[in-house]
Amino acid sequence: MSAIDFKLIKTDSSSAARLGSLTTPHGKIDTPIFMPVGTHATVKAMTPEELTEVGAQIILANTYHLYMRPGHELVARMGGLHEFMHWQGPILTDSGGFQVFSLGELRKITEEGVKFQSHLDGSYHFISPETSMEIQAALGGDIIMCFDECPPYPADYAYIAKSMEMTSRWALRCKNVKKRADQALFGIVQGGMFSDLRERSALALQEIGFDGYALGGVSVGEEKELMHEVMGFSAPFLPVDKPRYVMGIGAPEDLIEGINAGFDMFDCVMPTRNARNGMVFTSFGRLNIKGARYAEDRLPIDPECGCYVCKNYSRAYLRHLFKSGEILASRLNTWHNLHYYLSLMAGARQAIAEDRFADFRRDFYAKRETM
Ligand code: PRF
Ligand code: ZN
Repeated sequence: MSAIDFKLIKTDSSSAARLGSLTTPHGKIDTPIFMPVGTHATVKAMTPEELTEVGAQIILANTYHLYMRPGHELVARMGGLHEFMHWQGPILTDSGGFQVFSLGELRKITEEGVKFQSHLDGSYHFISPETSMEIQAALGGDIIMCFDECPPYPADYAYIAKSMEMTSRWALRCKNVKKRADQALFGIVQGGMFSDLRERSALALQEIGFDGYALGGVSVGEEKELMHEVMGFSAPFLPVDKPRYVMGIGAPEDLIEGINAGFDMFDCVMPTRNARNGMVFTSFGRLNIKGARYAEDRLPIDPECGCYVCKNYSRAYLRHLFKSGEILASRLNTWHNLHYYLSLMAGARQAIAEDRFADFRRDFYAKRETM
């Protein structure tokens, strides 16, 4: 028995886009879905109630960061992530693999696991498939991820092949030590930009058997077109009756391409991080609220957006807040950006339901060209 239940409701006739519904122990989510990133058990600048108001259905948290601070055992003693952070909806935790590999000089990879130094105080730590599963069990997310190696880009075929084989062995170790029946475990497909390695990885993971499958190792510095190509040739290697998740993407157009390729779940820091830097997304492209041209602009960020921010605040005021370093600037920009991402997903779902995703995708690009 799986902790989650995925129902494929409909597949678009003119693309590989899928409409689905995923039931988790903390509620049901509609797919395709975007998951706001709450690395430290908080989606920066937003309360859980506000997340619900902007349309968030599931959020992501990070094993590595929460293991370092405040510690997974403390989170467990406080009742697990849901209770600790007061978010009662579904939570997905990433395994720590990707975050540890981003440490560069500070880490050493072996078959056993990864030895690394804390980015906080330089202390030494070790995370393996087994410890990652233990940490994620303590955190208590609804969906947990296998511990994988996300190789750098570019890297040669031989290195990517060896790394991918190790990720498959690690995936088996994760599956073997998974403890909680109320958590779903996703496998992570690696294999770089190579179609044959992606296929081998996907087949090896299916042999083990997971509740869902993720595409890792994309958006690691490769060109956008190549990333879209990898999503396109990798999705067909995955089972149709399980959720498919692309990790760490992306810009709005990357989500549209991911959906078009047949993926169901996405996460990225872009809407939240960029908001805090003054960059906001609109249906006609991005704009930077810092710009002098908005100094006396009475329009909302996006005249077509129905969010709380666009209903109540002008670009001129938001620019003023940002220039003054006011924390409300971060809050309002984040609010709007998450609303934009989540309503883009809602629009995509509606389009798939009505079998017009190809038109939806065409309109998405056409509108941006009018900016
Ligand atoms: N593996 C894991 N988490 C990730 C990635 C990965 O490859 C990526 C790559 N885009 C983002 N987050 N475990
Ligand atoms: Zn808005």
